[in-house]
Amino acid sequence: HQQQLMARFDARIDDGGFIEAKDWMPDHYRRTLIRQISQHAHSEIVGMLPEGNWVTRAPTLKRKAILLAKIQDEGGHGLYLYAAAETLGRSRDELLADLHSGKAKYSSIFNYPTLTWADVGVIGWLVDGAAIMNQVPLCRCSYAPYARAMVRICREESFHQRQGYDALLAMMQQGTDAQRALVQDAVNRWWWPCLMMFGPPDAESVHTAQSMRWGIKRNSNDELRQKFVDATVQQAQVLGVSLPDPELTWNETRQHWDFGAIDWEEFWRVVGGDGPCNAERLAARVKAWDDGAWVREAALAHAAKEQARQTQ
Ligand code: FAQ
Repeated sequence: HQQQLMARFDARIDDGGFIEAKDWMPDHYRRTLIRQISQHAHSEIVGMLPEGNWVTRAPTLKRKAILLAKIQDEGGHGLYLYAAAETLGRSRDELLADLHSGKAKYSSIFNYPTLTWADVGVIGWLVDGAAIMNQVPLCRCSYAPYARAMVRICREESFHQRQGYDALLAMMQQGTDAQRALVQDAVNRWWWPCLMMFGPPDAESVHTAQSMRWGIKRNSNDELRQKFVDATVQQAQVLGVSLPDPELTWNETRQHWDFGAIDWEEFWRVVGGDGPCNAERLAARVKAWDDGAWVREAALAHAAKEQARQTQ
Protein backbone atom coordinates (compact mmCIF):
# COMPACT_ATOMS: atom_id res chain seq x y z
CA HIS A 1 0.00 0.00 0.00
CA GLN A 2 2.79 2.40 0.99
CA GLN A 3 4.56 1.63 -2.29
CA GLN A 4 1.41 2.40 -4.24
CA LEU A 5 1.03 5.76 -2.51
CA MET A 6 4.67 6.55 -3.20
CA ALA A 7 4.31 5.61 -6.87
CA ARG A 8 1.24 7.86 -7.20
CA PHE A 9 3.04 10.73 -5.48
CA ASP A 10 6.12 10.34 -7.73
CA ALA A 11 3.93 10.20 -10.84
CA ARG A 12 2.15 13.40 -9.87
CA ILE A 13 5.47 15.16 -9.26
CA ASP A 14 6.86 13.87 -12.58
CA ASP A 15 3.80 15.28 -14.38
CA GLY A 16 4.52 18.68 -12.86
CA GLY A 17 1.39 18.39 -10.71
CA PHE A 18 0.71 19.95 -7.31
CA ILE A 19 0.38 18.38 -3.86
CA GLU A 20 -2.32 19.70 -1.52
CA ALA A 21 -2.28 19.67 2.29
CA LYS A 22 -4.57 16.63 2.59
CA ASP A 23 -2.79 14.54 -0.07
CA TRP A 24 -0.50 11.73 0.98
CA MET A 25 3.18 12.73 0.89
CA PRO A 26 6.41 11.04 1.99
CA ASP A 27 7.59 12.09 5.43
CA HIS A 28 10.88 13.46 4.07
CA TYR A 29 8.99 15.72 1.62
CA ARG A 30 6.87 17.02 4.52
CA ARG A 31 9.93 17.65 6.73
CA THR A 32 11.80 19.41 3.92
CA LEU A 33 8.88 21.76 3.35
CA ILE A 34 8.41 22.51 7.05
CA ARG A 35 12.13 23.33 7.25
CA GLN A 36 12.21 25.59 4.21
CA ILE A 37 8.85 27.33 4.74
CA SER A 38 9.47 27.99 8.44
CA GLN A 39 13.00 29.31 7.77
CA HIS A 40 11.45 31.53 5.13
CA ALA A 41 8.76 32.77 7.55
CA HIS A 42 11.36 33.49 10.23
CA SER A 43 13.41 35.44 7.66
CA GLU A 44 10.44 37.64 6.88
CA ILE A 45 9.80 38.65 10.47
CA VAL A 46 13.46 38.97 11.47
CA GLY A 47 13.87 40.91 8.20
CA MET A 48 11.56 43.58 9.60
CA LEU A 49 14.17 44.53 12.20
CA PRO A 50 17.08 46.04 10.22
CA GLU A 51 14.74 48.42 8.37
CA GLY A 52 12.61 49.00 11.45
CA ASN A 53 15.63 50.84 12.88
CA TRP A 54 15.02 53.61 10.34
CA VAL A 55 11.27 54.24 10.67
CA THR A 56 11.79 57.12 13.09
CA ARG A 57 14.65 58.54 11.03
CA ALA A 58 13.28 58.39 7.47
CA PRO A 59 14.21 61.61 5.65
CA THR A 60 10.70 62.63 4.51
CA LEU A 61 7.07 61.84 5.34
CA LYS A 62 6.71 60.08 1.97
CA ARG A 63 9.74 57.84 2.58
CA LYS A 64 8.48 57.05 6.07
CA ALA A 65 5.02 56.03 4.80
CA ILE A 66 6.60 53.80 2.13
CA LEU A 67 8.97 52.19 4.64
CA LEU A 68 6.16 51.50 7.11
CA ALA A 69 4.09 49.87 4.36
CA LYS A 70 7.02 47.70 3.30
CA ILE A 71 7.77 46.52 6.82
CA GLN A 72 4.10 45.70 7.41
CA ASP A 73 4.08 43.68 4.17
CA GLU A 74 6.97 41.64 5.54
CA GLY A 75 5.01 40.90 8.71
CA GLY A 76 2.15 39.77 6.43
CA HIS A 77 4.48 37.51 4.44
CA GLY A 78 5.60 35.89 7.67
CA LEU A 79 1.96 35.19 8.54
CA TYR A 80 1.07 33.64 5.15
CA LEU A 81 4.17 31.47 5.42
CA TYR A 82 3.53 30.31 9.00
CA ALA A 83 -0.01 29.45 7.88
CA ALA A 84 1.41 27.43 4.95
CA ALA A 85 3.80 25.62 7.32
CA GLU A 86 0.92 24.84 9.70
CA THR A 87 -0.90 22.93 6.93
CA LEU A 88 1.98 20.42 7.19
CA GLY A 89 1.29 19.66 10.82
CA ARG A 90 3.50 21.86 12.98
CA SER A 91 1.97 24.72 14.96
CA ARG A 92 3.05 28.31 14.76
CA ASP A 93 3.85 28.25 18.48
CA GLU A 94 6.24 25.33 17.98
CA LEU A 95 7.93 27.01 15.02
CA LEU A 96 8.35 30.27 16.90
CA ALA A 97 9.72 28.42 19.94
CA ASP A 98 12.45 27.03 17.67
CA LEU A 99 13.25 30.54 16.42
CA HIS A 100 13.39 31.97 19.94
CA SER A 101 15.61 29.20 21.29
CA GLY A 102 18.09 29.81 18.47
CA LYS A 103 17.46 26.32 17.02
CA ALA A 104 15.80 27.46 13.78
CA LYS A 105 17.63 29.19 10.95
CA TYR A 106 16.65 32.39 9.19
CA SER A 107 18.37 34.15 6.31
CA SER A 108 21.99 35.13 7.01
CA ILE A 109 21.43 38.55 5.43
CA PHE A 110 19.44 39.94 8.35
CA ASN A 111 22.41 39.66 10.70
CA TYR A 112 24.12 42.69 9.17
CA PRO A 113 23.60 46.22 10.53
CA THR A 114 21.83 49.14 8.80
CA LEU A 115 24.28 51.97 9.41
CA THR A 116 22.80 54.79 7.29
CA TRP A 117 19.63 55.69 5.39
CA ALA A 118 21.33 54.45 2.22
CA ASP A 119 21.25 50.94 3.72
CA VAL A 120 17.45 51.03 3.61
CA GLY A 121 17.54 51.75 -0.13
CA VAL A 122 20.16 49.08 -0.72
CA ILE A 123 18.12 46.49 1.20
CA GLY A 124 15.18 47.22 -1.12
CA TRP A 125 17.28 47.13 -4.27
CA LEU A 126 19.66 44.24 -3.54
CA VAL A 127 18.14 42.18 -0.70
CA ASP A 128 14.61 42.29 -2.08
CA GLY A 129 16.06 41.91 -5.58
CA ALA A 130 17.82 38.69 -4.51
CA ALA A 131 14.69 37.56 -2.65
CA ILE A 132 12.56 37.97 -5.80
CA MET A 133 15.05 36.05 -7.93
CA ASN A 134 14.83 33.16 -5.47
CA GLN A 135 11.07 33.43 -4.83
CA VAL A 136 9.55 33.75 -8.32
CA PRO A 137 10.35 30.07 -9.09
CA LEU A 138 8.76 29.13 -5.73
CA CYS A 139 5.39 30.26 -7.17
CA ARG A 140 5.60 26.94 -9.10
CA CYS A 141 6.64 24.90 -6.05
CA SER A 142 4.99 21.47 -6.07
CA TYR A 143 3.43 22.10 -2.64
CA ALA A 144 0.37 24.15 -3.58
CA PRO A 145 -0.28 26.09 -0.33
CA TYR A 146 3.33 27.40 -0.43
CA ALA A 147 3.10 28.19 -4.15
CA ARG A 148 -0.13 30.16 -3.64
CA ALA A 149 1.36 32.19 -0.79
CA MET A 150 4.39 32.99 -2.95
CA VAL A 151 2.31 34.58 -5.72
CA ARG A 152 1.15 37.42 -3.51
CA ILE A 153 4.49 37.70 -1.74
CA CYS A 154 6.30 38.16 -5.06
CA ARG A 155 3.96 40.94 -6.16
CA GLU A 156 4.68 42.80 -2.94
CA GLU A 157 8.42 42.14 -3.15
CA SER A 158 8.56 43.83 -6.57
CA PHE A 159 7.14 46.98 -5.00
CA HIS A 160 9.79 46.69 -2.27
CA GLN A 161 12.56 46.38 -4.79
CA ARG A 162 11.35 49.37 -6.79
CA GLN A 163 11.00 51.59 -3.73
CA GLY A 164 14.60 50.82 -2.74
CA TYR A 165 15.92 51.57 -6.20
CA ASP A 166 13.90 54.79 -6.29
CA ALA A 167 15.27 55.95 -2.92
CA LEU A 168 18.82 55.31 -4.18
CA LEU A 169 18.18 57.07 -7.51
CA ALA A 170 17.04 60.14 -5.57
CA MET A 171 20.25 60.15 -3.54
CA MET A 172 22.48 59.53 -6.57
CA GLN A 173 20.79 61.99 -8.97
CA GLN A 174 19.57 64.78 -6.70
CA GLY A 175 21.81 64.26 -3.68
CA THR A 176 25.11 65.71 -2.52
CA ASP A 177 28.52 64.10 -2.93
CA ALA A 178 28.26 62.97 0.68
CA GLN A 179 24.94 61.22 -0.03
CA ARG A 180 26.35 59.52 -3.12
CA ALA A 181 29.25 58.30 -0.99
CA LEU A 182 26.78 56.82 1.52
CA VAL A 183 25.10 54.85 -1.28
CA GLN A 184 28.43 53.51 -2.55
CA ASP A 185 29.49 52.56 0.98
CA ALA A 186 26.20 50.70 1.58
CA VAL A 187 26.53 48.84 -1.76
CA ASN A 188 30.09 47.84 -0.82
CA ARG A 189 28.92 46.38 2.50
CA TRP A 190 25.79 44.57 1.25
CA TRP A 191 26.92 43.14 -2.11
CA TRP A 192 28.74 40.02 -0.89
CA PRO A 193 26.24 39.13 1.86
CA CYS A 194 23.49 39.38 -0.82
CA LEU A 195 25.27 36.83 -3.00
CA MET A 196 25.38 34.54 0.06
CA MET A 197 21.58 34.71 0.43
CA PHE A 198 21.21 32.10 -2.35
CA GLY A 199 22.86 29.50 -0.12
CA PRO A 200 26.05 27.41 -0.42
CA PRO A 201 27.48 26.47 -3.85
CA ASP A 202 25.61 23.63 -5.56
CA ALA A 203 28.42 21.17 -4.88
CA GLU A 204 27.99 21.76 -1.13
CA SER A 205 24.23 22.22 -0.99
CA VAL A 206 22.93 19.17 0.88
CA HIS A 207 19.25 19.67 0.02
CA THR A 208 19.20 20.99 -3.57
CA ALA A 209 19.21 17.71 -5.53
CA GLN A 210 16.32 16.18 -3.58
CA SER A 211 14.36 19.44 -3.44
CA MET A 212 14.70 19.85 -7.20
CA ARG A 213 13.67 16.24 -7.78
CA TRP A 214 10.49 17.00 -5.82
CA GLY A 215 9.80 20.31 -7.53
CA ILE A 216 10.17 22.22 -4.25
CA LYS A 217 13.10 24.16 -5.70
CA ARG A 218 12.99 24.78 -9.44
CA ASN A 219 16.54 26.16 -9.76
CA SER A 220 19.81 25.50 -7.97
CA ASN A 221 21.49 28.03 -5.67
CA ASP A 222 24.27 28.80 -8.19
CA GLU A 223 21.84 29.24 -11.09
CA LEU A 224 19.84 31.84 -9.18
CA ARG A 225 22.96 33.60 -7.91
CA GLN A 226 24.20 33.95 -11.50
CA LYS A 227 20.83 35.28 -12.67
CA PHE A 228 20.92 37.86 -9.89
CA VAL A 229 24.43 39.03 -10.78
CA ASP A 230 23.51 39.26 -14.47
CA ALA A 231 20.40 41.34 -13.74
CA THR A 232 22.08 43.63 -11.21
CA VAL A 233 25.17 44.74 -13.11
CA GLN A 234 23.19 46.91 -15.51
CA GLN A 235 21.05 48.36 -12.72
CA ALA A 236 24.26 49.41 -10.94
CA GLN A 237 25.45 51.15 -14.09
CA VAL A 238 22.19 53.10 -14.43
CA LEU A 239 22.40 54.06 -10.77
CA GLY A 240 26.02 55.15 -11.10
CA VAL A 241 27.55 52.90 -8.43
CA SER A 242 30.28 50.30 -8.74
CA LEU A 243 30.00 46.75 -7.41
CA PRO A 244 32.88 45.84 -5.05
CA ASP A 245 34.31 43.00 -7.11
CA PRO A 246 37.38 43.57 -9.30
CA GLU A 247 36.82 40.19 -10.95
CA LEU A 248 33.37 41.09 -12.27
CA THR A 249 33.74 40.69 -16.06
CA TRP A 250 31.47 39.85 -18.97
CA ASN A 251 32.17 36.36 -20.29
CA GLU A 252 31.35 36.30 -24.00
CA THR A 253 31.48 32.50 -24.20
CA ARG A 254 29.21 31.88 -21.25
CA GLN A 255 27.03 34.94 -21.97
CA HIS A 256 27.12 35.66 -18.23
CA TRP A 257 29.04 37.88 -15.84
CA ASP A 258 31.95 36.13 -14.10
CA PHE A 259 32.40 37.13 -10.48
CA GLY A 260 34.98 36.70 -7.70
CA ALA A 261 35.11 34.12 -4.92
CA ILE A 262 32.56 34.35 -2.11
CA ASP A 263 33.85 34.15 1.47
CA TRP A 264 32.00 30.99 2.53
CA GLU A 265 33.70 31.01 5.92
CA GLU A 266 31.96 34.27 6.69
CA PHE A 267 28.66 32.78 5.49
CA TRP A 268 28.86 29.73 7.78
CA ARG A 269 30.00 31.89 10.69
CA VAL A 270 26.90 34.10 10.30
CA VAL A 271 24.58 31.10 9.77
CA GLY A 272 26.11 29.52 12.87
CA GLY A 273 25.10 32.49 15.03
CA ASP A 274 28.27 34.56 15.05
CA GLY A 275 27.43 37.39 12.63
CA PRO A 276 27.52 41.11 13.50
CA CYS A 277 23.89 41.28 14.73
CA ASN A 278 22.71 37.70 15.43
CA ALA A 279 22.39 38.20 19.19
CA GLU A 280 20.66 41.57 18.80
CA ARG A 281 18.12 40.23 16.26
CA LEU A 282 17.21 37.22 18.34
CA ALA A 283 16.89 39.32 21.51
CA ALA A 284 14.56 41.75 19.69
CA ARG A 285 12.31 38.89 18.51
CA VAL A 286 12.17 37.29 21.96
CA LYS A 287 11.34 40.66 23.54
CA ALA A 288 8.56 41.30 21.00
CA TRP A 289 7.11 37.85 21.77
CA ASP A 290 7.27 38.38 25.55
CA ASP A 291 5.91 41.93 25.38
CA GLY A 292 3.04 40.71 23.18
CA ALA A 293 1.94 37.95 25.60
CA TRP A 294 -0.92 40.08 26.98
CA VAL A 295 -2.31 40.61 23.46
CA ARG A 296 -2.42 36.87 22.80
CA GLU A 297 -4.01 36.25 26.20
CA ALA A 298 -6.61 38.97 25.64
CA ALA A 299 -7.45 37.67 22.15
CA LEU A 300 -7.90 34.12 23.50
CA ALA A 301 -10.04 35.34 26.43
CA HIS A 302 -12.20 37.34 24.01
CA ALA A 303 -12.61 34.36 21.66
CA ALA A 304 -13.58 32.09 24.59
CA LYS A 305 -16.19 34.62 25.78
CA GLU A 306 -17.67 34.90 22.27
CA GLN A 307 -17.89 31.14 22.02
CA ALA A 308 -19.53 30.84 25.44
CA ARG A 309 -22.08 33.50 24.43
CA GLN A 310 -22.95 31.61 21.24
CA THR A 311 -23.44 28.27 23.01
CA GLN A 312 -25.65 29.77 25.77
N1 FAQ B 1 20.94 31.91 5.45
O1 FAQ B 1 21.22 22.65 1.12
P1 FAQ B 1 20.99 24.12 1.13
C1 FAQ B 1 13.19 37.55 2.64
C2 FAQ B 1 21.15 26.79 5.12
S1 FAQ B 1 14.20 36.65 1.58
C3 FAQ B 1 20.82 30.99 6.42
O2 FAQ B 1 21.34 24.88 -0.10
P2 FAQ B 1 18.16 24.68 0.74
C4 FAQ B 1 12.44 38.75 2.08
C5 FAQ B 1 19.99 25.89 4.75
O3 FAQ B 1 18.83 26.28 5.43
C6 FAQ B 1 15.17 35.50 2.55
N2 FAQ B 1 20.87 29.65 6.19
O4 FAQ B 1 19.47 24.42 1.61
C7 FAQ B 1 12.78 40.01 2.76
C8 FAQ B 1 20.52 24.54 5.13
O5 FAQ B 1 20.45 24.38 6.55
P3 FAQ B 1 19.51 23.24 7.29
C9 FAQ B 1 14.46 34.20 2.85
C10 FAQ B 1 21.03 29.25 4.90
O6 FAQ B 1 17.05 24.82 1.69
C11 FAQ B 1 13.56 40.96 2.12
C12 FAQ B 1 22.00 24.65 4.81
O7 FAQ B 1 22.30 26.05 4.79
N3 FAQ B 1 14.13 33.45 1.67
O8 FAQ B 1 13.11 37.17 3.73
C13 FAQ B 1 21.14 30.16 3.85
O9 FAQ B 1 18.02 23.66 -0.33
C14 FAQ B 1 13.88 42.18 2.74
C15 FAQ B 1 22.35 24.03 3.47
O10 FAQ B 1 21.80 24.77 2.37
C16 FAQ B 1 13.87 32.14 1.71
O11 FAQ B 1 13.92 31.53 2.77
C17 FAQ B 1 21.09 31.55 4.14
N4 FAQ B 1 21.22 32.49 3.20
O12 FAQ B 1 18.44 26.09 0.02
C18 FAQ B 1 12.30 40.32 4.05
C19 FAQ B 1 13.46 31.48 0.41
N5 FAQ B 1 21.30 29.47 2.69
O13 FAQ B 1 18.08 23.65 7.02
C20 FAQ B 1 12.64 41.53 4.69
C21 FAQ B 1 13.09 30.03 0.56
C22 FAQ B 1 21.29 28.16 3.03
O14 FAQ B 1 19.85 21.92 6.68
C23 FAQ B 1 13.44 42.48 4.02
N6 FAQ B 1 14.23 29.18 0.83
N7 FAQ B 1 21.15 28.04 4.36
O15 FAQ B 1 19.85 23.33 8.75
C24 FAQ B 1 15.05 28.67 -0.14
O16 FAQ B 1 14.88 28.95 -1.32
C25 FAQ B 1 16.14 27.72 0.28
O17 FAQ B 1 15.83 27.26 1.57
C26 FAQ B 1 17.58 28.35 0.24
C27 FAQ B 1 18.56 27.28 0.77
C28 FAQ B 1 17.95 28.70 -1.19
C29 FAQ B 1 17.67 29.57 1.14
